[in-house]
Amino acid sequence: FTSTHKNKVDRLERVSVAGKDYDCDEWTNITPKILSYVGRNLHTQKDHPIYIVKEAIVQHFYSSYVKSRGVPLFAVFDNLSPVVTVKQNFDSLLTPKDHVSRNRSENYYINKNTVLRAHTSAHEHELIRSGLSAFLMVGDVYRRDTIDATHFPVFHQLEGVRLFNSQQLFSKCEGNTADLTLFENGQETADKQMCHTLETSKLLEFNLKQTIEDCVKHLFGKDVECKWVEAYFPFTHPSFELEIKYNGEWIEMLGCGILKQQILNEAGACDQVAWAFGLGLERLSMKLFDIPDIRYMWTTDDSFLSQFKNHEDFKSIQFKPILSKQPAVANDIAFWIPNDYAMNDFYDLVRSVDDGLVQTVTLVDTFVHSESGKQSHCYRIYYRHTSRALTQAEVNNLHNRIKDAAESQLNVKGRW
Ligand code: FA5
Ligand code: MG
Repeated sequence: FTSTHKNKVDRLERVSVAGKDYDCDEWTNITPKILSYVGRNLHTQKDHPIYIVKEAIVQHFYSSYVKSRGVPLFAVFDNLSPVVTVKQNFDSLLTPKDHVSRNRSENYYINKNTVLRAHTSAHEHELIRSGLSAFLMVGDVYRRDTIDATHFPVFHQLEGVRLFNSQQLFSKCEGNTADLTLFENGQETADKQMCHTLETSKLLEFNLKQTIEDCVKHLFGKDVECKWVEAYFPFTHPSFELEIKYNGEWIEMLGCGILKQQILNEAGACDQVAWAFGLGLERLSMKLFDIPDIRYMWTTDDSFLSQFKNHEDFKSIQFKPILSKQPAVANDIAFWIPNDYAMNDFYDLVRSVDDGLVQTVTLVDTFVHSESGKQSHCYRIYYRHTSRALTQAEVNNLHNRIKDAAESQLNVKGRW
C-alpha cells in the first residue's frame, strides 16, 4: 500500500496485488488483511484439507468422464488469477447493472474496473470462448460477508461447466430422436429458458443433478443426506442449490443451473447448451473431515496440518479438533449508525483488527430513537481461539480495540 494525506483523509493511490500495480479510486476497498490472503493458494498446497477435497473431486471427474482413448473429458484450471475485471465478474454473467451483488459493501474492489473475483464463474466466458466443452476451475474467491463458523471473506470454489451439442445431449434417448431440437422460439417457464425446448432443459437438469450427486456420493458415501432447493442466479435458469446435513443443520454446499443461452452465444458457442455449478470447498472439507470452524483452514499450526499428512485415501482421515473446550466468551458492542452504514463495513473492520480470536459476530438488537430518529445496532461478538483458551484480559483488549476502530473508522457513535 502506498498512501498520501489529502484533505486529512488517508487515501490510497496505488496498490500492488499479486505482483501487479493498480490505480486506486473511490471504489477501492480492499484491506491489507485481505491482500495478505492473496497468493496463499490453499487449493494447491499439498496435504491441505482444501487441496485434498479438490483432488478427490478432480480424480472422480477424471475417472468417471473420459473421451475416446481414455482422455479425461474435463480440463482442469487451478491457477487463474483472482484479480478480474468487473466485466468478467458481473457483465459477462449478465448480472444487472443495479444488482446488489455488485455493491462495494459485498465485494473487494481494487478500483472501479477491477475486483478480487467473488466467484469462479468469472472465468466461464473466457474458457467457453477458448473452445473448451467441459472444464473444472478451482480458485480462491473473495467476499465481504458475515462472520461465523461457516463464513470467511476468502474461500475456495470449484466450478464445473459442461457443454452439449444436439447429438451429445440426445444420443442417449431411445426411439425417433430425429425430431428433438435444442432450441425453440418459445416462452420462459419455471422449467426452462425461452429459447430452450423442454426436452433440452430437462435432460440438462437431469445430467447436472446426476453429475453432482455422483460426486457428492463419492465424497460422503451413498447415504449422505442432501436436498435440492430452487435458487436464483443471473446467469442460469433454472437454478438450484444443494444442501447437505452437517452437524444436524442443512448447509448450502453449491449453486448450479442451466447456463443462460446468451452467455454461450456471446462466447461463440451458439449451437451448444450447457450446465454449470460452483461449490464451496471449505464447506465440503468441513463436513468431510469434521472440522468445526472455517478459520482452521488458514492456520499454519502443525497440530492442525499434520493431521492431513501421509494419507493414501481421503476416507481414512479423521480430524480431531484442537478447539478449546472452553465456551466462547461473548461481548456486546452497541453504537448509533450513520445513514451510509453497511453491516459488512463493521464485519470487515472486525476482521482487520482481529488476530484470530473472533469466531462469530451477530446482530442481536436494533432500535430507532423515538426523538432523534437515529438508529442503533448492537452486535454480540463471540471470542474463541481455534486451539487454546483465551484470557479475559486479551478478550477485553481486543474488544476495546474494535470499539476504538469502529468510532474512528466507521463514523459510528459508541454507546458504551
Ligand atoms: C455462486 O458463487 C455461484 N457462482 C455458483 C454457481 C456457479 C451457480 C455456476 C450457478 C452456476 P454462491 O454465492 O451461492 O453461488 O456460492 C457458492 C457456494 O460457495 C455456496 O454454496 C457455499 O458453499 C460457498 N460459500 C459462499 N459464501 C461463502 C463464505 N463466505 N465462506 C465459505 N463458503 C462460502
Ligand atoms: Mg448461495
